Amino acid sequence: MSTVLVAVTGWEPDAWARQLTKQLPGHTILQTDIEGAFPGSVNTLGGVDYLLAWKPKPELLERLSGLKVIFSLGAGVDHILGVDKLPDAPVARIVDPDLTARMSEYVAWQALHHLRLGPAYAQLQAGRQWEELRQPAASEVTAGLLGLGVLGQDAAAVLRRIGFRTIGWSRTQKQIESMECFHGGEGLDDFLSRTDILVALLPLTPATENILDAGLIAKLRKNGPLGGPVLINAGRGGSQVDSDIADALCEGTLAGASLDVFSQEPLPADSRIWDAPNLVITPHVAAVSSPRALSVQIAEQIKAFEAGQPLKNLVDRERGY
Ligand code: NDP
Ligand code: OXD
Repeated sequence: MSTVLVAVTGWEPDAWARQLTKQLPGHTILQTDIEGAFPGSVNTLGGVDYLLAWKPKPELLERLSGLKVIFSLGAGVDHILGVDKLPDAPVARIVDPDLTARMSEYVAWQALHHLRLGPAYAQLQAGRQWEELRQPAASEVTAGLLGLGVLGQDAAAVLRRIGFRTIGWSRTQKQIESMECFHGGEGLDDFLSRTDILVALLPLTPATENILDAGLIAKLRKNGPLGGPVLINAGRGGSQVDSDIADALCEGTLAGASLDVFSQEPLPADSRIWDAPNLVITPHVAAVSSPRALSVQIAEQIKAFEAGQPLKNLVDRERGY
């Protein structure tokens, strides 16, 4: 029977270990503590077959000499691929209806918040003012999905169901029913010039690092029905330049924003972006990984792999996602 190590930093390891023990009876399940440190003898780590990781400690990875597969406990893999001396094992990521549904809920929640003038009504309520504001219909508003992967495509479908027009941008060319798709550097400016609500669901790679900057914000549609463009980022914080977004909100270049992710997490209490107007900040919770839902999938992957079947949801290390 194989040995599985749950190595998580900042997440509750017990919940994962409990679920895995149920799903993989007879396997040895080891776990780090909540800080990502391994409390047992590090000599046992050479016998680990499968690593289930969220922001694993690099010093731990170096000791996993017998590793067969690395499973990311999230959809993103930058927290693994960024590690120096990553063991030479295949990396699989999460693609799961539970996680996808959670992300689409978040995107719909934030898109509706800005469409229905949530920030303006909150201000009126704080001043005890009863005032009706003109609000456009969703069908007048174009949501532009930056990233048309598993999460981007599902969020687009949910937004269309609500009534938004949707367009999308990806690295490679796509044909998706009911939405116009743009791709590559050559398609970006056209895409941005038609976007009222930009929804970023990109992985963090060298090509997407700091992509959400002042230059990109300036290219979004200016005279749209929301009085200015809105930015929603639930991909990775490393894709955004916080100071440019704070400036754009203060100057009104952006009418609003919702940010779930930051390059430094937790976002430091003294960051000036906390005070930017018309901004919703959430602490990287757009689509949390549920141990109950996701352990089933990972256990199935392990069983299939041990039966000689191919792994699903493999990551291309070169591409970075
Ligand atoms: P996918 O790998 O399925 O999709 C990624 C999309 O991004 C693809 O459409 C891809 O293009 C596009 N892309 C990548 N690089 C570029 C580039 N340089 N230029 C243009 N497009 C690019 O990922 P998911 O949809 O499953 O997840 C997206 C990200 O969401 C994750 O990587 C993670 O960082 C983040 N996430 C955040 C969570 C949260 O709670 N905040 C929860 C879960 C995920 P192409 O289709 O051409 O390959
Ligand atoms: C993920 C995340 O990548 O939660 O799944 O950020």
